[in-house]
Amino acid sequence: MENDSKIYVAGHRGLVGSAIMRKLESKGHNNLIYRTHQELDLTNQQEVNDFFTQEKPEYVFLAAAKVGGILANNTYPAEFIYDNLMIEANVINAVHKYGVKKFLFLGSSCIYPKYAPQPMKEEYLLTGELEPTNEAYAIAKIAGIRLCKHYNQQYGTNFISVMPTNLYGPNDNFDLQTSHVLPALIRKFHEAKINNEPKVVIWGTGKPCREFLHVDDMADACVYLMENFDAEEIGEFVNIGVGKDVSITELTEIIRGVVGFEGKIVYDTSKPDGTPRKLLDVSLLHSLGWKHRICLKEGIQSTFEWYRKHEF
Ligand code: GFB
Repeated sequence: MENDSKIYVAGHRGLVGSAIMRKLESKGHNNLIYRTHQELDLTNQQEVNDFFTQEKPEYVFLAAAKVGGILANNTYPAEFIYDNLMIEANVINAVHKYGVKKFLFLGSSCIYPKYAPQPMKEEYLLTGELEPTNEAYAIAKIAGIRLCKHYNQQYGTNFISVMPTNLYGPNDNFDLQTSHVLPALIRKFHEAKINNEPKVVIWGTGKPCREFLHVDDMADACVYLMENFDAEEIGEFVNIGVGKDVSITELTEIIRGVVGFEGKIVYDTSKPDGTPRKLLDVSLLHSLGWKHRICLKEGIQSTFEWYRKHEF
């Protein structure tokens, strides 16, 4: 990618898309294009085709998706499968049809079976049943991976797929009903502290384990892979993570410490735990020469500072 290459970042206002924009800008890319949801509905095939005809991007990052935490996934499975399938099918087909040089598709670690051996290697895809709370989202993301694979196979396109672990950082969603656990806990502890509340409620048992990657590391990995590798060198897709996980209880203690909340923690076991563990095997990623830099505590600290500045 040259500095003046035309690069389209789909989802530029979201957690991942905004981090990819920051990364590309910091590397001197000066021909970035983007559209808000109001300007371009990616679930509408005609609008997507018109956009590609008009703009003719050379490189595309697909970071636009319908996303959310365990409760949102479980409550709105129809939107999670429909919106994501439509976005992927429209964009991937347009990327091929309008001759984009290279394309990056973002999946998710929830594509793996609920009880996959840990850590999860890329080859475990489609070897068992999915976790029910996010099956709709996972099926859509698996379809995206296979769209890339089959377009590469049939048309010789250069579509790279990456599977990130749970991400967090600036521009995350802090809405308590729809967010992921890490931003939810930052908000819960902060609000409990400033309102002098005696307790904070954590969903589930606290026993599930999750791996967390700061979104600036994620963006760095995406740009690194786009700059240095073709799809055939990577294989069907590559996991992006840190190779280490923590239990929700351990995460709770880190966030409680960073925020400085001293009250009680209560577990609401009427809420689902989801997958017991989803730790990625990152040996392929490491063999490609990339490793994360931001440690969890440092990342939580900076995300908390960002949240306080942008408090909603
Ligand atoms: O981050 P999270 O919503 O999603 O939840 P998943 C992770 C764990 O944290 C679950 C617990 O065991 C939750 O029960 N948890 C505790 C909380 N307190 C809270 C809270 O206040 N809010 C939230 N949200 N969780 C998502 C998938 O799964 O992961 C998506 O639904 C996607 O499809 C994403 O793959 C990365 O890690 O369980």
